[in-house]
Amino acid sequence: MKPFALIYAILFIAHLIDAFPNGNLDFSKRDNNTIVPYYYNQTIDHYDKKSGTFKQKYFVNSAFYKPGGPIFITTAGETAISVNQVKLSGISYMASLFNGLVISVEHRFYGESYPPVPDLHTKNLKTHTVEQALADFATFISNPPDVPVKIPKDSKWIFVGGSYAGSIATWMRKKYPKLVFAAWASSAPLLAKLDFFEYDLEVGHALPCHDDVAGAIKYVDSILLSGNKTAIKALKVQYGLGVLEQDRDFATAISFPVAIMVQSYFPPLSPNDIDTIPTFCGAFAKSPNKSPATLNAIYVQTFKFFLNSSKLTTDEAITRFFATSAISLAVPNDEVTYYYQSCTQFGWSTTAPRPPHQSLRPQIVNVAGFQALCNFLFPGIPSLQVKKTNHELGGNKGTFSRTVFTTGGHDPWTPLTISGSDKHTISKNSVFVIINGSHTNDLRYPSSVDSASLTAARKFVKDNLSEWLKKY
Ligand SMILES: *[C@@H]1O[C@H](CO)[C@@H](O)[C@H](O)[C@H]1NC(C)=O
Ligand SMILES: *[C@@H]1O[C@H](CO)[C@@H](O)[C@H](O)[C@H]1NC(C)=O
Ligand SMILES: *[C@@H]1O[C@H](CO)[C@@H](O)[C@H](O)[C@H]1NC(C)=O
Ligand SMILES: *[C@@H]1O[C@H](CO)[C@@H](O)[C@H](O)[C@H]1NC(C)=O
Ligand SMILES: *[C@@H]1O[C@H](CO)[C@@H](O)[C@H](O)[C@H]1NC(C)=O
Ligand SMILES: CC(=O)N[C@H]1CO[C@H](CO)[C@@H](O)[C@@H]1O
Repeated sequence: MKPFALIYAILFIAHLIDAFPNGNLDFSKRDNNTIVPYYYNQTIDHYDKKSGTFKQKYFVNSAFYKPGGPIFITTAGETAISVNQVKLSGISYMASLFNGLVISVEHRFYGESYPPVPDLHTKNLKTHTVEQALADFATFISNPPDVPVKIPKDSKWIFVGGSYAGSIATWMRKKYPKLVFAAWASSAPLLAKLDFFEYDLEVGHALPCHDDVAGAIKYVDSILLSGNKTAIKALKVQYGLGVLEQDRDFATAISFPVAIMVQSYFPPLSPNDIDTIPTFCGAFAKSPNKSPATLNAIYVQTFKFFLNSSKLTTDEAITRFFATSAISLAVPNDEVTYYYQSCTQFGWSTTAPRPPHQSLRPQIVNVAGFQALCNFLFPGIPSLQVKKTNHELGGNKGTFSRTVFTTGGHDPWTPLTISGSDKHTISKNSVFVIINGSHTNDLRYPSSVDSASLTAARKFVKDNLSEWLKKY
């Protein structure tokens, strides 16, 4: 997890998609085929065709496919692709309504799809750029593999993705409109931004007990900023994190569970599941004493519950999960390669908002910490180029065509995607819908606890894709 917790939250979401609910639709009756991985010979450097190839992993689900149907292509973005993306996700559900083929192609430098590099030192990461990744997908679409299915030349490709993969979907349609017929981008952060403090503000908006958490964090700040080493050490021990030497690692660690809880909130799927946000806030509501020390003590209890339920119960596990100094540059390491993209092209550093804003994370979770981490991991790294990224990819304004944007009303990433108020700036053929929910909810397989707004959003996506497929 390291200085910006949210990386983990994104990864966590990918896992959530894996942990799809069975819901009330019995998919097994329709789809018993086994999905096996395939590997595509991908160009290492699209600006140097003699650079050789690497193996890019992909999964295909042809259970719903009928010749003439569209090809739904997706990726997991900053993590490994999974069978459930093509089999039991909101994407495969959508494909089943269109006789579509579902393909998930791994993003370069994640999962098993690393170009051949000895380690992740800066000099070996030159081809780890979003432009190269987009070119990979474009190459895949223009030269599709013929296993396990032969894809007709005139097929319509719909690029789908959630979170960073949703940004990829948007950019694929924008950059390669001849190859990509339409895009469906869920919770896509389209704007590169170094100091993404708005994330924390959104977490506060979605959390009924934000005042109590902010109070606890104020208490933490009073100690972390005091410079009193004895008191700081005692505070870390109180949180069960005495092993963490760096104050920043500690501060990031204690900011993590609340953010991930809000970002990944979904109503409980069974009576055995905890309804996380109300349960968490309930712990504060029970206490009439709102002194900083008391709020901190309650926060400590919930944090320890998180540590225990995540099996982070030994110093070794805690170090591996939270200590910057423990990050390894050995291949593969998706955490490091995501940092590289953040450090060079996107930023997306989820910092503490400064006063007078309320903050749910300690003040030392800041841009200086992010930059220190970038320099620590990647000495000599080229500086972050958010202006260039936004200029090249278009940011979250401008015109988009044949793109369905979805986002969550309680999704902390929403400030970086396009918004309803920007509707006039998106072209006639693009549509936008806000779901009463959190991050990438529409990419989950439908379930019995889906809100009316989520169900309506799925229909919205389906109807608009269907209209475009008929019309163009
Ligand atoms: C798929 O497998 C399930 C149990 O594993 C079985 O009940 C179902 O009939 C199978 N469906 C098909 C179409 O073979
Ligand atoms: C991919 O490259 C390998 C050699 O690395 C070769 O054996 C294989 O035939 C190639 N596959 C395709 C589909 O071109
Ligand atoms: C530092 O904190 C410790 C433990 O809370 C306390 O006993 C001590 O008085 C503090 N030192 C100073 C200089 O404030
Ligand atoms: C820690 O988690 C285990 C299950 O992983 C549970 O049995 C145990 O009661 C938990 N301990 C505390 C103190 O919550
Ligand atoms: C949004 O969903 C929550 C349940 O997750 C519900 O309590 C709330 O009333 C809904 N809000 C709207 C505006 O529908
Ligand atoms: C056919 C269809 O359902 N179209 C929908 C696409 O999205 C717009 C919003 O921009 C809806 O109003 C349409 O109903």
